[in-house]
Amino acid sequence: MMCRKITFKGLLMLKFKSIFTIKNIATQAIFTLATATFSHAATLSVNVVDKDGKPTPDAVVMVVTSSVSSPKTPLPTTASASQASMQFIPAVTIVQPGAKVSFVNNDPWEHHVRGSAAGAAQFSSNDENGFTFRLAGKSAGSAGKASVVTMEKAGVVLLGCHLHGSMMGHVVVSDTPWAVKTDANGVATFTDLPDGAATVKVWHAAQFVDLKPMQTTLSATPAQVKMQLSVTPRRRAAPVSTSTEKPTFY
Ligand SMILES: [Cu+2]
Repeated sequence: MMCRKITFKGLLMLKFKSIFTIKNIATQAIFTLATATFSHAATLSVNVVDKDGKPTPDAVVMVVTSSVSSPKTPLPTTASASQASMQFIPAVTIVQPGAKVSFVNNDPWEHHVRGSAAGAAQFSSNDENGFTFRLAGKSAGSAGKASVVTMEKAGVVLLGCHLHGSMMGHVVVSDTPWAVKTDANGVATFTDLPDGAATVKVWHAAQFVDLKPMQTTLSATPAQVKMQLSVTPRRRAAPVSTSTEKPTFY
């Protein structure tokens, strides 16, 4: 009888102990989460300007950290680089490696899209990222013809069209999860970078010679840095009208 009682008590103790342990683990987890959030809250704002000091949109700012953490909003695994009014829209698309990019022809005429490694690599004959396909023009009332390309490797892919030499676009397949395109004011903002040492890199289509990366140390205090291109990019022309008439100047 006695023995049973002790066992029952023992069981109760055990139960109490395990509840306590679970509570403890939960408290620890919350604490770890809070710590992680705290050390993951650095804000960095990067102003990209051109050679003349003017704000530069469509530059890609990439931050490399030694932390294994990743942003709350990961880079997209799917994206669209459509063709409309003789342009790739958007001009610059950022994705993560392995992403599927859909090319949709919304123009009423044919495009012969090509993709190749951008920068010096585009002159190499061993272009592993290369692709090319024709997309028939969109007929009224139906969806535009589309083709999907998987961007396997990190790097910058130059987009062009065999039929229209003026068409140019880029897909930046970023090997760091921290990559943001500059807005109309030339600003790229990161809100949840990990604290500690970081390397800031800037890419721009017109910047053929890589800019020297900037080393910085991120902390809870918001930081603002300026990075200047050594070139003045040509501004992208406003899209031509969406009339079904093909513009004559191309
Ligand atoms: Cu075209």
